[in-house]
Amino acid sequence: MTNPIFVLNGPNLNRLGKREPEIYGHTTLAEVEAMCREAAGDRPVVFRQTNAEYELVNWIHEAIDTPAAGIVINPAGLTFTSIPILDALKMFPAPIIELHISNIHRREAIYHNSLVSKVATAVIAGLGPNGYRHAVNAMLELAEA
Ligand code: DHK
Repeated sequence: MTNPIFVLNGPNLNRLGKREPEIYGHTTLAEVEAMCREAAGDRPVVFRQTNAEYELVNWIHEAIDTPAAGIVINPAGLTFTSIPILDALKMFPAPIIELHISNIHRREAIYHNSLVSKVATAVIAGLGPNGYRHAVNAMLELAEA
């Protein structure tokens, strides 16, 4: 059985393509999803976005129970504030790649301290929407099952 890669996206990422294109580009979330599925090849991808913290927590629990081969997560603004997401990710036994379209360390200070980085296997930030493709490719190498 080839366990799926979960690609989880947080608040406002449903607006990609229209949202601050000078920072996030013109690629839509649907185009990002297609990019992830192409990169994953035969490995199944569960791709979701929500503006609700509790849904991300529930999806991380789902990834634990599936089990997922790995989680690529862009928690967006929740990256810097959410203890529930951090606590949920601490329970996930497989690789976690934290993904940001922008280089959060070159932005305003509010974006500099990621809670998710405390449990992430790796962090990709600043490669634009293409970062998702790189994250999935990296996860294919990290995934064991
Ligand atoms: C996306 C967001 O929505 C911001 O809140 C983060 C992240 C940056 C990104 O670059 O993908 O700070």
